Amino acid sequence: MQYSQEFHKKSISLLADQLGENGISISSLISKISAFQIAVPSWALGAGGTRFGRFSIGGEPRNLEEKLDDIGLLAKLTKRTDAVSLHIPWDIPQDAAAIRQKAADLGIGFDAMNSNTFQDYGQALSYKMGSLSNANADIRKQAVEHNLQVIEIGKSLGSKALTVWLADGSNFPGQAHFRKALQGTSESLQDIYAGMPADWKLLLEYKPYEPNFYHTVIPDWGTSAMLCKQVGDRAKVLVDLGHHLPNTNIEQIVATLMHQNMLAGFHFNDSKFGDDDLSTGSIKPYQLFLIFCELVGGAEENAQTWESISWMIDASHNTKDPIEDLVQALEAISQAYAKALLVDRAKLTHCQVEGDVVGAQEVLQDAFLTDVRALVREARIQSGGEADPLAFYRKEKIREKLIAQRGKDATASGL
Ligand code: LRH
Ligand code: MN
Repeated sequence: MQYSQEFHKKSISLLADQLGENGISISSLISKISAFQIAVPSWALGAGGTRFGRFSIGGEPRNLEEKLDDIGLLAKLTKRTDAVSLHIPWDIPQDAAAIRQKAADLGIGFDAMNSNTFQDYGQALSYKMGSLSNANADIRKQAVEHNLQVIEIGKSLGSKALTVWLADGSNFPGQAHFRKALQGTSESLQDIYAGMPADWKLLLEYKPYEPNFYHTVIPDWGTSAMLCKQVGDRAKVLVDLGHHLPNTNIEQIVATLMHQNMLAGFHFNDSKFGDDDLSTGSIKPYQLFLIFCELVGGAEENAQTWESISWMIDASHNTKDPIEDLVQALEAISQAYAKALLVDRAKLTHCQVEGDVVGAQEVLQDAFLTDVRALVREARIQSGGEADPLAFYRKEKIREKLIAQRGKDATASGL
């Protein structure tokens, strides 16, 4: 829908009147939406592809510096991201101080560092049969050392968190010893945690399957939470929206983790079937809204502080321009948050206490069906961002300029 300043002003004043009637000040919403920044993964700036092939976009970043340039552009256009999440060894900085300065000049910092013990990239011992859970103690030790190296790189860039996702598991019954694999993982994570600075946090990501298809050592939130409690109180559970079996109630998982102050943060994306890594909010926008309802409620009711939660996108692009996809994802996340802020929580609580099931649904859907696009746009404009980043990106022919500068094919992403 084409944006016009006149239409925008009308929609904002209409929304302000509507919200004013419910005692909601539009300026408090705008400041909350403006303050809500989401980190972008370094590996989402190129065409990810699947095992069936990869179709390059052209103009993709060829190195870490160009990845930072693209995230700097996203930050400038949307004002919704202020940090990058790096993946090691895909993003090893040649000169950490120079990379840190370049990022600072672009107004971005370094969110959680991601270790990688799910590929072989020339290390001495293979991770084919697992890493932190491997039956071979030398391989577990090598994987621990890799994570400690990732922490050292993170410290040199100013990051304060380590994300661990393990592909570890098995494809056939009998292949793995479930309990020994868990014990090995727990001991390895304790060694990594012991090597983490006191002001760092460990985000432990779970995933039910892929690349292993019979069992995964950390398949669900419960196993991740159990391991985190064995490791330390700065270790918490990372929720990747794509890492759930079909029809899982993810908003309930979020509430359960906040109830224990065990929610580390998110890898935002969307999916229809498996870990499809599609654009956030493109398939199940109501689920994303319900997740933000639990987040806003959990913070307001002091289950867990908003500041303690990390916000990152984790997506992979095969048919969209990565920068356009990330603009859409940042917009969808901001809209879900804005709609969740509109929920009349007192009225919802009253319905829950009175058993007014219909009333409760009306409260939620009244917020979800409120058009907040003008609100999110106003917050972006007030933050100095583009009123319509996608239209600007296309009008300025930025992809064409990137192709002219970087060429049609080269890509530096590890996936
Ligand atoms: C695993 C995962 C993990 C990353 C990888 C790129 O599916 O979600 O967060 O390391 O994608
Ligand atoms: Mn992820």
